[in-house]
Amino acid sequence: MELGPSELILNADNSIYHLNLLPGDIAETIITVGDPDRVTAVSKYFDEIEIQKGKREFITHTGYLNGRRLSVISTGIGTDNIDIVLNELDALVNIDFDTRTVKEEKTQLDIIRIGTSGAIQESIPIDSFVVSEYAMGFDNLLHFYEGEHLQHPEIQLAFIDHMNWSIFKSIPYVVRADDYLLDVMNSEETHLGFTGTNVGFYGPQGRKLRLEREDSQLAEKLGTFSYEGLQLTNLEMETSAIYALCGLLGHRSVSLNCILANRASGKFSLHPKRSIDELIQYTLQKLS
Ligand code: R1P
Repeated sequence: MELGPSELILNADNSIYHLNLLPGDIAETIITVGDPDRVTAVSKYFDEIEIQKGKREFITHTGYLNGRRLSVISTGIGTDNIDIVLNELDALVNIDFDTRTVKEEKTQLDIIRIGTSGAIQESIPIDSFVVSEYAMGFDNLLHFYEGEHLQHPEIQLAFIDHMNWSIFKSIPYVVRADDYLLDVMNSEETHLGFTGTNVGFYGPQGRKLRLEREDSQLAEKLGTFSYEGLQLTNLEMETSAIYALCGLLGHRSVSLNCILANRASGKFSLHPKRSIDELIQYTLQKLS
């Protein structure tokens, strides 16, 4: 089936609409970061940078590290941006832009997130690294796609019960990292995590500045949730959508987060830049 111009949107130079990239501009191993400034913080370690392109918050550098072709792309904040980034990255490798048709033979991408996050367990210290084995999505992105939305129904039901979850919030979904990439990234230097992804930074993560929260105990209750020993470890805003869409599209993904805040102890990192740089170096070393 041919994809019309309102569905597969290409720019005048035949690049994909938001990412501004041509097929061939991306490697099959792609690091995603939230902050556009973090792209250079990653690509400065490449031996050679081949491509530098961008549009809006989506900055891409593609190059080589120890002979391996790598891309790093900024997603900006949130699962809505992840929807754009992952669908367009997939289109770049799995849709023929000339015929506007889905290719018979699919290319599998490896997607590795290097992000920042707040821990909700006191035992996970500031400046440490969490590799998410599971993610729980409080965003409703997955519910707009066909597929298995109840991948871990027993965890979902236990969570809804524990939290006394309001029916006005979407039903959380639970997704898992790719086993191979999890094995590559997890080590004695990381904490294996169960990451909660939410649609905001303040109320949705239980922070109060001026507005009252629907549930003033949200962060504490998230921290005390446990299903057969599996506890939520940290909160951020992208991982669930990355795992969910990669699962549906047939790509492999894993998410690493540098813990900058600890919500249980109330502390924030004294040297966030240095800690993020350490996670970047750790990830690149595991990839090479
Ligand atoms: C909020 O400050 C942002 O930081 C975290 C959250 O997921 C959210 O995107 O990740 P990044 O540092 O990767 O953007």
